[in-house]
Amino acid sequence: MIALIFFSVLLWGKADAWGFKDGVLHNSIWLERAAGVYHRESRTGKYQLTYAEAKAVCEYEGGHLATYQQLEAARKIGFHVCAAGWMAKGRVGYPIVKAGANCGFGKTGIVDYGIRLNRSERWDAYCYNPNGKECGGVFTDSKHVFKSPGYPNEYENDQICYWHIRVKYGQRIQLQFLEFDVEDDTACMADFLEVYDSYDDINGFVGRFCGDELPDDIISTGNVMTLKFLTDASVTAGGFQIRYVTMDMPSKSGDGKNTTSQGKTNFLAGKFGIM
Ligand SMILES: *[C@@H]1O[C@H](CO)[C@@H](O)[C@H](O)[C@H]1NC(C)=O
Ligand SMILES: *[C@@H]1O[C@H](CO)[C@@H](O)[C@H](O)[C@H]1NC(C)=O
Ligand SMILES: [Ca+2]
Repeated sequence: MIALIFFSVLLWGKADAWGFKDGVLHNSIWLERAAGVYHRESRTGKYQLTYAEAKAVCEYEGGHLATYQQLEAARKIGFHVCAAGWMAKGRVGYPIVKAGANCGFGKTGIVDYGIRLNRSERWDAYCYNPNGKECGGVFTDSKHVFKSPGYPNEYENDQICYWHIRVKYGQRIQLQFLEFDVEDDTACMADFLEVYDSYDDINGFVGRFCGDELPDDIISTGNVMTLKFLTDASVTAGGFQIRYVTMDMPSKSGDGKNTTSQGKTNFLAGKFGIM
């Protein structure tokens, strides 16, 4: 228990790998996928998932908990996260690429807490999703059009894609939906596109969209935005094309604080619980 507290304290002071580079905010440690592996926090924050919950989160997203070998393969191509998460078989650890004083005890490699006897401990999760690894992306251009995987063909089952948009500091992002056709379902539980006014898929939830009505434009409050597309195991549809353009922030005294969305149908204000 003392060891656990010790680890927790060390991890709590995790290196925020966030910063500005070339006028663009670089962060999003949990979105940088590598070799099909990604890091997942609970929606309620860091270190909140039991083993069973971590497993369910990955499975809900079409994958499963990553094995140690999969996490190591991802680490070898640059996957670095300073937060311990469940892996397959009840193992806990995290991948360190760059040695740092605040994270990983100054070492590189998988920081391995071993197989946990107590599966009720709460950590994050490392998921592996071989199906989703070809989709999504990180965009920093001032404008771009992106599409659901395979577009103009229908998207496939069991996909999870993240698009992360980071433009120059001081600019905002305007999303314009050009085409939109996602399996319709009353609460958009089957397939959906979620939009977040933030650098992750935890904060700044704007809306969850499905069906074939074009959502209205969405304007970010800051210079980052995240989109997440998730499809379940059956029924596909045409997919989508979305353009984003950048807008300069209104001058100081403007109303530049709120995300604008007039989404009517398919727009749900509030969070959905996937733990
Ligand atoms: C297992 O871990 C949980 C969460 O840390 C704790 O509440 C519980 O007492 C632990 N159980 C045992 C048997 O150590
Ligand atoms: C921002 O919010 C204020 C009040 O909260 C509102 O008057 C204003 O119209 C909103 N601006 C936009 C662009 O939605
Ligand atoms: Ca579906």
